[in-house]
Amino acid sequence: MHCFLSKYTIFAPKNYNDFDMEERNKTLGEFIIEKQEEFKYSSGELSRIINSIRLAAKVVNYKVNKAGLVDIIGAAGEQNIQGEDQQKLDVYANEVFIQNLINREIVCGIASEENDDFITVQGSDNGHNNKYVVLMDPLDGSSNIDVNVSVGTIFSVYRRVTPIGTPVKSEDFLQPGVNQVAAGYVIYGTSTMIVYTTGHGVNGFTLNPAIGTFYLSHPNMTFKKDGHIYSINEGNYTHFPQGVKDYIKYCQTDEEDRPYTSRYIGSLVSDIHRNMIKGGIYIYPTSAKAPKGKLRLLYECNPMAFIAEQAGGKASDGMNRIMEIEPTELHQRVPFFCGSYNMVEKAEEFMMKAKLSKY
Ligand code: P6P
Repeated sequence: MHCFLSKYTIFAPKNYNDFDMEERNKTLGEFIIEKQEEFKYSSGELSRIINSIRLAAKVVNYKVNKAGLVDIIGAAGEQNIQGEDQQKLDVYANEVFIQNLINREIVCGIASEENDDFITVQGSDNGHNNKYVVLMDPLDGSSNIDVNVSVGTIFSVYRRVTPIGTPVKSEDFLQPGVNQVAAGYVIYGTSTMIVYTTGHGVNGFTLNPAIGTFYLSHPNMTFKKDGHIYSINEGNYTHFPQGVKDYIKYCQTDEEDRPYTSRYIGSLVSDIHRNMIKGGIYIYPTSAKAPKGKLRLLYECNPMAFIAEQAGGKASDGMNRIMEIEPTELHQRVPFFCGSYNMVEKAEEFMMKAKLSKY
């Protein structure tokens, strides 16, 4: 009997839902190709950067998930049972992302939380003909790995501002966040996701580890204008600025839609990812321990701010829009208020009120 197959013939696997998800949701690769024309003046390099991050994320994901087997792989800095030197995972993640970007000859420079200075990347022709730089925190919150809490990679992409063909300079990296052409994060959690923007909204892709493919699982992610979750390390309360103390008390007051819920994982990517899905605000203010704040402007705050604004949220240092701050140092720190638009605005009101009350 002739067997007639068409693209409409569906081979229902054991678990139809799995097949349904894969059939229904395009892959990250398909999405990148489909959105190619949205990348301003891109000759495909930007797509290749996202693809490179996708591959590196899968490699790091495998290692992060294995990290719990300390007896097998040995704690960081020791030898594992195979006698191999066990690298700290953030050092490992740093090398994986850097190598992936260099091997593909798609960037002219890289800056990382793990490297004191930026890296100049030469092509195989010893040229400097690529036009993008990438800044990243390769494994943010890595101290949480020992207690099996989600961690993340954060990345930010700019076009270089110095002449193509010359070695990159610091000004290629010290650009305000409004110049970003792409930004995103990988969250290594109960599932591994890549969430990113190129200035046309925010989309989330979930890894199917069985086949190593990211599928579009969260199209057009948006921050609710209002939320009921506030994320801050209240252990530092006594050292917070008065405006932050006043905002925390506002969140805790039993009136209107309050008290809010306090949720703080201690992993920036996880806290902001949850708040983007449920609505909420993340605050890392100045304190005695962190007089300029703890988070880094260039490869933590700016990329998360780009994501937040593209998702309809807001990101400031408590007074000023994060993405308009003119950077002066590669690893500079800033206070960070990020999340649902109206919650960030309310926190800024308390900061301004406290500032004016001093005069
Ligand atoms: P604290 C992790 O070290 C990190 O950079 C962010 O991911 C996290 O939100 C914050 O610091 C936690 O800092 O001082 O509250 O432990």
